[in-house]
Amino acid sequence: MDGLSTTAIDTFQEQGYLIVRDIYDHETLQAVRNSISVQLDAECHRLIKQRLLTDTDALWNDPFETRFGDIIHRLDPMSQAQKQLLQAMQNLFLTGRFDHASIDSEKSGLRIENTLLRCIRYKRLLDVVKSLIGPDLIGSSTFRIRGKIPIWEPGRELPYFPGEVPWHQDAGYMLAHCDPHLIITCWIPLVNATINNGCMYVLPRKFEDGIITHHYGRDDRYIWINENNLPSGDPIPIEIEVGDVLLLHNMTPHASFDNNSGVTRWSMDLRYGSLTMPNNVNEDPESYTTERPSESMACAPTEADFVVSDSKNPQREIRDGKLFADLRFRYAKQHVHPGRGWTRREPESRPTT
Ligand SMILES: O=C(O)CCC(=O)C(=O)O
Repeated sequence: MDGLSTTAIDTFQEQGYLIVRDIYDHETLQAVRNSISVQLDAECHRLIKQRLLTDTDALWNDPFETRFGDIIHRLDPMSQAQKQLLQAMQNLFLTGRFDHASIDSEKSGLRIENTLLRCIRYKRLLDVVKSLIGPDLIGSSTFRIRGKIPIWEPGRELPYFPGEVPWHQDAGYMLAHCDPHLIITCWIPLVNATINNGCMYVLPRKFEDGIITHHYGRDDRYIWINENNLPSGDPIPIEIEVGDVLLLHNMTPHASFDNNSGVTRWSMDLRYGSLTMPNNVNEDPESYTTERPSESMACAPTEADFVVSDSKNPQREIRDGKLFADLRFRYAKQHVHPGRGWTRREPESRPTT
């Protein structure tokens, strides 16, 4: 496969989303799963040393699919141990804002920056993305690794808690001057995604209408679109398997709901735009001040963008995991994000499908 067929490109442009099957080989994604497990081991060792977790509750030999959620459920809801472990594992996207437990040096190849960068630079994925955006790509700063916990009830008081993600357009998180730019989210399951375990839902064909009003005010910091403002039509559940990828336009409304299974729904969402989109490559994070005009800023200014593909200057491409992590960590203290003026509201109710 060298990119998308014309029919697939047309489908993406009409529907605002596209499922591409069998992009990744098993090994590339298994390496990320191993990185997650190695980090989980390190976090458990630290909690055991702090006497916040017992050796039995670390479930060392349990399968990747169930282990994290089961450990979380063995801990008291919202206890220090539960919060610490959730924050550690929801913060695997290299912001430098969480002090992760160190992993053994002999496992350094499995550090998340190495295995994740391999996924971000995976040729078959880049061929697909290039057929929509063009040959030169920025890796957008906001990529995430998410573990959606089974039957999550403790509440929404943690930032980016591991349950439902309300209806939104990704553009809603980016600055308004970026709306005309195509930024593609590649949503990549690390376990098979099903309705039962909280797969993604999309509302297709609505992205041409541009940005919809969002609100903020949830403790988990997710923004949302009120149900009465959502475009009409039936949401489509995206049940896809490990190896498949869901592509989303930055204007396509999407959401994901509760995980009612026994499996933690691990996934990654990576984002790409053209080299010409507003970005912070080579920008000093200290140049982000509250006085700076927002139109001069990167689309998501609090995390570092990076060059994925530059056909004229390939030496600018970030290919080394350590370099990748260092570049991201430079932005650890950059918190200036002027937002786009969404109104603060109490959530009306839990979103439904
Ligand atoms: O993974 C999820 O459940 C939600 C992801 C999402 O909303 C996104 O990637 O924009």
